[in-house]
Amino acid sequence: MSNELLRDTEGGVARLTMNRPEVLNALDDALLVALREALRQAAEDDAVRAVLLTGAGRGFCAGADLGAVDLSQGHLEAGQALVERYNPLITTMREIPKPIVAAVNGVAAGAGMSIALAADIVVAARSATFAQAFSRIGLIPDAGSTYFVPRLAGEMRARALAMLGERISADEAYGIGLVWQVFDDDRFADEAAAIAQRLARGPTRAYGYIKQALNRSLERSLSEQLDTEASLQSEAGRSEDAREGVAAFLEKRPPRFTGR
Ligand code: LHQ
Repeated sequence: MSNELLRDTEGGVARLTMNRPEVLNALDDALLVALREALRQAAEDDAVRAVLLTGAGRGFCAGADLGAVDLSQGHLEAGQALVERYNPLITTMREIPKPIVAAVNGVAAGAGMSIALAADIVVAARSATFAQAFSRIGLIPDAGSTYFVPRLAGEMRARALAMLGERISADEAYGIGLVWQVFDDDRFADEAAAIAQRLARGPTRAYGYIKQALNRSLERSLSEQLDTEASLQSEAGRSEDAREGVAAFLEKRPPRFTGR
């Protein structure tokens, strides 16, 4: 297993820690492959009910490892890397039926910001920063950023962030809807873990259906979305957790969800 990605599972949470701190966890092939593989395994493993994605050291992820890009042909072959590595990772993050919390501990730049935004819930340490750094090196936002940023923050902010490439603080990211919550640095790790642990004790199948319902909701009409909800709710209603949730409500006690 690659040392570039640290993995441990505890209490139903698979914690994935990008571990190239000397380059702020910039992404090389090995790390991209390990990330996708770990997510697939998390999806398969019944003991895993939530994923917590974070970075070692002072960065979350500085995007593509610029030290590893191949310029020998006289140009940057970025499209191929996207098709082969980045896009499948982003798709996997969206499609695995388990919730992913991105715990943005430090800078999230370029494709590192895209990866954070592909998570279901993004939380950040107060000292973390975000940058659509791409245009600073003559590229365009990729790995989903042109999809996620306008949807989360709005069109004008997406254009300005993409073109100016400025670094914004965690509080600014929170203010424009890119982040769910910001925690003071000394509490951040515990608070992020607590959110993941709470999700790991939740109705896992419902979370998977929530992902499906929301992944494409902004592209669908109301009537299509109503149909989607009816069909997914019908599945959710058949889960053991829905039976338990309703029974617990009626019995005035906390539910004991098992993820089934
Ligand atoms: C890095 C990186 C990095 C290597 C910091 N690579 N070493 C592109 C191409 C191909 C295929 C697909 O997709 C893409 C998409 C992309 O992601 S393009 C965007 C790539 N990322 C960037 O352009 C960000 C580059 N990094 C920065 O602008 C700064 O490092 C940030 C703003 C992230 C952090 O700044 P500082 O906090 O001042 O840290 P630093 O710059 O001193 O970095 C610390 C070390 O990490 C440093 O190494 P050194 O040996 O000098 O200590 C950097 O060279 C290294 N590093 N990012 N992406």
